[in-house]
Amino acid sequence: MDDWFEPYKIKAVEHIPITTPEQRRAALDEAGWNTFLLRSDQVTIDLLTDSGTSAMSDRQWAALMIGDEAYAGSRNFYRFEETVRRFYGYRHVIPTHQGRGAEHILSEMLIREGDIVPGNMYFTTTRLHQELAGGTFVDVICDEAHDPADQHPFKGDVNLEKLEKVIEQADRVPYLSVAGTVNMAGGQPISMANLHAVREIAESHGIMVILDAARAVENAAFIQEREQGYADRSVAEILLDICALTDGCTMSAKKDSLVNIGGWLALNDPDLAAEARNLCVVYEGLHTYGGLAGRDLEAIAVGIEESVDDVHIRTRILQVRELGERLQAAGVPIVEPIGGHAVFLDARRIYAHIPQEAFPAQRLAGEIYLGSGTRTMERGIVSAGRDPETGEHRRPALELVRITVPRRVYTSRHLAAVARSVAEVHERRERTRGLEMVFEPAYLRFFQARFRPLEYP
Ligand code: P70
Repeated sequence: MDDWFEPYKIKAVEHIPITTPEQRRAALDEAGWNTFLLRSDQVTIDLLTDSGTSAMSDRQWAALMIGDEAYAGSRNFYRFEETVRRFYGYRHVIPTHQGRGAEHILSEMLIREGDIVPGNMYFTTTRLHQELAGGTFVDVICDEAHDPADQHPFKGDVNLEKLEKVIEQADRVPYLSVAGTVNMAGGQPISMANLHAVREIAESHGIMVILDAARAVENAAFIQEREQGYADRSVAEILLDICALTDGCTMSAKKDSLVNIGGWLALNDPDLAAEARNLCVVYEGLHTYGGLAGRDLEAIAVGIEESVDDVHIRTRILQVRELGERLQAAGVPIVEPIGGHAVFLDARRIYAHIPQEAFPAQRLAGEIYLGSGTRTMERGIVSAGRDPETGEHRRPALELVRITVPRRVYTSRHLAAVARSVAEVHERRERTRGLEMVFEPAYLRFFQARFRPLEYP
């Protein structure tokens, strides 16, 4: 495992800013201790997200030049549609500007007031669209997923008894919401065996299964690595098997598909697809562009082909793992096993003295920025938001900071520097206090909330 190397060479480079501790302190105060509110010019190594931040290949850049910007029926749409069908296997494909565009259309079509949508852990935008459509998300992920130290190889698995129970107790379940690698659990995969079982339960109740495919290629790579019987199958074959167990997917192409913008909604049912195309016109744009330029659709098509290459996806996962192992070697508590797109720091253990209402993970993300100009993201109580019924904070078991690795962007030396600086933040953990929230927006508060450190007036 130590002898891997990046399967590409660098053709264009981008300058990264180097800042002083004083500049970072001023920038963070100005940003209300929210890393989403920093300017990228104030960030040295940007590990906020792997979403839309990956490097396109020379083939993708070349693809932009054959963009056909016809309003309707662009040639690039047909290439995109054919590629999604070939690699994901669904019959109908509706482009959207990004993943949440697909989630919006899907939720509006399928969910009615009072519906229950079970899934393997919530994702922020996905759950919000389910709620806005009148539904309630119910978490049916396995218990191991809530324990950062549990070594279960497939912590994205659904707890089948829980699922059965939720279905039996619900008035109506429009679909099961299954994610391939579960972001909020730490980038943890679901096994093929579990997905088969979920499919069987769904079929026995006549319920559809919808895949969140944002990082399904990474999930396929974990199945190849860990699940019996898959070592000799290609990631592309495994991806098709995953999708074949589901009735459609929402997709943020900004992740696996190696582009800066784009997504799609895929469905096998022709009537639903027709309705989705119609809603696409309302919210996204004509059903042959879905809020994207023709050139974007072409870049997605090339990106999909590159994304399922076994060497590409293997080395991507190994680069993330190497970062995690460096942190483990320095004694920093992280979510195990190390996930596909990110290393998640266990802020609950690092700042055991800071209560969850004082936002330990938000504080940790701030401290990491102060230390080295590295930008990361809170994934804890701030991200979880408030219960729409009670108005109380939701208190997730996982209080994490995500160090997310964009694809093909940073070298392992960059990541080694990040590991060293995070280890330093960890060293001085006892002298750190929490934060208070001074501004809270109504929706997806983590994006725009503002905080003040507790030790300052
Ligand atoms: C991230 C991004 C996006 C995402 C996802 C999964 C599993 C759907 C989407 C939506 C961006 C993000 C979004 C909300 C909070 C923080 C960050 N995840 N499903 O960084 O896709 O962004 O294209 O609308 O991870 O993880 P899109």
